[in-house]
Amino acid sequence: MNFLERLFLPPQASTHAKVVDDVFIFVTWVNIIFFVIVAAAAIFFVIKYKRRGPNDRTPHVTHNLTLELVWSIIPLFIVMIIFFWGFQTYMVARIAPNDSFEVQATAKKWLWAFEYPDGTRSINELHVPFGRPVRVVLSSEDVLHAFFLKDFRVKSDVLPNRYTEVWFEATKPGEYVLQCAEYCGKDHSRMLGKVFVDNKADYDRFIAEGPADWKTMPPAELGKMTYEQAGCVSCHSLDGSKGQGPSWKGIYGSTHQFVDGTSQVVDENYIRQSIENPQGKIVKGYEGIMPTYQGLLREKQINGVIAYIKSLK
Ligand code: HEC
Ligand SMILES: [Cu+2]
Repeated sequence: MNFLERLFLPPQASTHAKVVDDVFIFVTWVNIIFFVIVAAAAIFFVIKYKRRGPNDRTPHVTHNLTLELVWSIIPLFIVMIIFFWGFQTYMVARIAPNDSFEVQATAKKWLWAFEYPDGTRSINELHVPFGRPVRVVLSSEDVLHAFFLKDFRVKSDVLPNRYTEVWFEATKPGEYVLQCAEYCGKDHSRMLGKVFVDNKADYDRFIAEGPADWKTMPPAELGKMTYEQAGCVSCHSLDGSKGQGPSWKGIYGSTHQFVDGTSQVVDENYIRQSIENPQGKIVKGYEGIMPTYQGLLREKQINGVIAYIKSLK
């Protein structure tokens, strides 16, 4: 990076950051140079052609062909350079390579939710493997947001009911800031995320163990998050009302009857079995419509759900 870039631009952390900056710096220099030329000429002429007395008349000049050609053709060349160079750079920054690693990102007031190829999800924390181009498919659940990774020179509007996309390939592993760059209401300025460009081992660990904040989150809270994010909420109520599935209120420790006539006390093992093999024991009065979550929820999430159900007295 040269002086001007270091002064005004964030670090270049993606493969196309440099070409984007090059066009930007070129346009900036063109602006600076032309500002100086125009301002100097204006000052020079103001002084040179100041009216110095009642008989001081400027000569009658209609035009100057050479001058007019010069100040038309040179700028024409410059804007054509900017156009073609900018267009080429835009295409590079716009079109994701075919073999990209693909992540789905959903914006909502005021967080970023990510979904990975294997179904893993995370909130406000995007993990991508290092050494591969990454394509992020964006959509919004509510208002207009913008997905902005300054170090990668990546930015796109995020709209409800329409997909937009960005792509990048990081030049080194590390942690980068994700910002929402479109005013989207009260907590817009806190709609921050992190992008982790992981080495293979770190990425595999993330997929196996989940986002870092799970480690510090109390189990019941992780359970509540899972309840909301994994869709349990659409069939299980928390207030005792009957939905498509039984309410979770106060079930821990109570005895449940099943359609096959057997019964069992709701304990940790029963909850785990209900999640992994819902058709194994079907609660009386309900149909076996619950999908299995085997392999979809991680160990920590299942423990979290158990803790959460226990807390619902
Ligand atoms: C499509 C609706 C549906 C979804 C989604 C769903 N369940 Fe269920 N669930 C049911 C039904 C219906 C039953 C009762 C029949 C049975 O036991 O299979 C049930 C039973 C259970 C039970 C046993 C409850 C009891 O009172 O004995 C547990 C625990 C449970 N579900 C956990 C979960 C968890 C955790 C999730 C989310 C990860 C979830 N369910 C998502 C429909 C659903
Ligand atoms: Cu936003």
